[in-house]
Amino acid sequence: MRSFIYTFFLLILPFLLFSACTPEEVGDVTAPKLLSSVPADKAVDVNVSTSVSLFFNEKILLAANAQIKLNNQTVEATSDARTLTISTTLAPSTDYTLTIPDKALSDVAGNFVKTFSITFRTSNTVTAEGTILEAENATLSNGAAIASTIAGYSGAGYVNMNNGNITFNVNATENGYYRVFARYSSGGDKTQDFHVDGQMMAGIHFAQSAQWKETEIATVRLNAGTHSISIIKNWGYISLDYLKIAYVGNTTSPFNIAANLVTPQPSTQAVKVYNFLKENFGKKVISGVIADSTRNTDEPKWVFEKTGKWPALVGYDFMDHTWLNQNWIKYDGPFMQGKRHWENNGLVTLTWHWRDPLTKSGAFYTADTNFDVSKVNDVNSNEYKAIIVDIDTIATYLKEFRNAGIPVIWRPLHEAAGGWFWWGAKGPQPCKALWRLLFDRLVNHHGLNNLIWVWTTDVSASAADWYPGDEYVDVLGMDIYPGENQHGSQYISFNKVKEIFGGRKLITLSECGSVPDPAMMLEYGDMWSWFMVWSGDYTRSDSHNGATWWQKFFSYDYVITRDKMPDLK
Ligand SMILES: [Ca+2]
Repeated sequence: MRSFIYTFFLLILPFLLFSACTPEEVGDVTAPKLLSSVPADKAVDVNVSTSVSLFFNEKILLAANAQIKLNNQTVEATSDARTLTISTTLAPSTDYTLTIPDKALSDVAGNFVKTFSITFRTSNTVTAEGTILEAENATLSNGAAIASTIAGYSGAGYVNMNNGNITFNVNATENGYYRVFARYSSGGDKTQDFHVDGQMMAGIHFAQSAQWKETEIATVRLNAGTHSISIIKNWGYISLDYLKIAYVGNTTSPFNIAANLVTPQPSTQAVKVYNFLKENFGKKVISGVIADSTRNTDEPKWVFEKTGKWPALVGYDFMDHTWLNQNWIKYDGPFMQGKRHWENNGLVTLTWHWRDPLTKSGAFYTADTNFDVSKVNDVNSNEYKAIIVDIDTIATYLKEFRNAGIPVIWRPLHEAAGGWFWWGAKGPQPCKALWRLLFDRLVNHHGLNNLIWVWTTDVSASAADWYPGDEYVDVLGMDIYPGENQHGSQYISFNKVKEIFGGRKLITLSECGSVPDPAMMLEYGDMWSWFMVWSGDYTRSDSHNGATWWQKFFSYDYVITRDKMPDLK
C-alpha cells in the first residue's frame, strides 16, 4: 500500500496535472468543450445590449473562413484565449439561433469543435429611442391571426385582430411614462380596448385608414420590470402591424388652472365653490352620484343607507323641463332636492338631456330626431326660435337656484362629439355656436352668475375642434364607462385631456360607471375633481360599484363626502 501511494504522488499525479493544464501538448486528441455562454442556451428575456460570447475549457483558434451564423446570417466573431465573441446588434423580442459550424473552431493541436447551436430570445426592453414590437411576434388569442396580404408591413407580417386579442410583453427599463404608438390599418373608424397588466385603461379610437398608419394611442406609466400590454377586441376589426413604445420621463407637465370663472362678476358662492374645487384638485376627489333624473333622490339615499354617508355632490337633470304642463313631471324636483343638499353643504350639478326643441317629440338621440342644429346660425329659422324658447324655459329654473344663492355646476350639451345627441349630429361648428348662444343667453341676457360651466370632452384627435373655448368653459369633463368590475386608474384619458387642453382647466369624471379606485387615482395622478356615478346598476350593482365599493371609496381620507364639506354659502 505504501509503495502505491508513493508511486501516485511521484509519478501519476504530476502527469494528471500536467495533462489537464496543457491539453494542447502533443498527444492531445480532445476538441475544446463549451463551458458556458452569454446568453445561456435557451435563455429568455435577454437584454438587447447583451454581448454574445462563448467560453471554452481551453484556448481556441478561429478558422479564417469560419461561417458562424446567427439566424442564418454570417456574423463576425473574434477569439481571445478561451473566449469567442460575436459581433452583432440584437433586436428586441426576437428568437435567435447561433450556430457554430464544423471546422470553425479548434484548439492549438488542431482538434476541431463539432457543429453546435445555442438558442435564446431577447426581451422587449424599451428605451427612449423607442422599441418596435411586431404584432406578429405577440401572443394572439381568440382568433387573431398573422397575415401578410396588405403590403408595406414591418417585420414578418401583421395581425388581423378578427374577434381576438393581441398581447405584448414589455420590459420597462425605468419607472416612468411611456408613449405607445400603433401602426395599423382599418377599413373604418373602430374602437379597441387598451389593457395594461390585465386592467382596462382606455378605449382607443382607430380612424379609418386603408394604408398603414402610425398613430399615438396612449401614454402609460410603468414601473421598471415586465408588463403586458394588450389590444383587446371591442368594436370592429383592425389590422395591427406593430406597437412602438418609447420612454418619456418620470414626470408630467404641471397644471396652470384658470384663476377665475368664465362668468363675469360671478356670484360669491360660485366663486367659493370654484376655489374649493381648485384647492382640492390633485389632492382629493369629491364623491358624487346622479339623483336618477328629476324624479327622486333614490341613488344618493341608497348610498347613504349602505355607507352612513352622503356623497358630496348630487347630479340632477332638466331632461323633462321643456315639456310644459305635464302633470307627471316634478318641475320643482331639482331645485327642492338640490336646495336641501346645498343647505347640508352638498354640491349641485345639473345636466340637460335637451329634447328636440321644435317638435317636442321627446327625442334627444340623433337616431330619433332630425332636428337640424346647424340652423342655430339662422336667427330667422324655426329651429333657432325653438332653441331660444327652450333656453328661456331652463333659465327660469336656473334662476331659482341663483335667487337662493345656490351655485350650479352646469353641464349642458354633454357627449357632443359622440354624435349620438342631436346637438352633436352636425359636427363641431354648430355645436360650438349653440354652446356660445346658450352661454350668452343664460349669462348675459338672463344674468345667471351662479353657473360653473362644464364641457364634456373626449380624447379623440378631433377633441379640440369641438371645444367651445377657454372663455366659455370652467371645467373639462369626461364620461367614462370602463365596463364591469374595472376600477383601475383612468390616468391615460386624464393626461390626454390635460395635454389636449393645455392644463388650464380642472378635469372631472363627469359621468361614470365603475369608479377608479381612489388609491389608484392617487398613485397614477388622475385625481379627478369629482366623480359622478350614473344611476341604477351603475350605482347599486356589485359588477359596477355596489355597497362594498361605495364603503371603500368613503374609507379614504382623500375622498370628500358631504360630512367633510365646508360651508360655502
Ligand atoms: Ca409587423
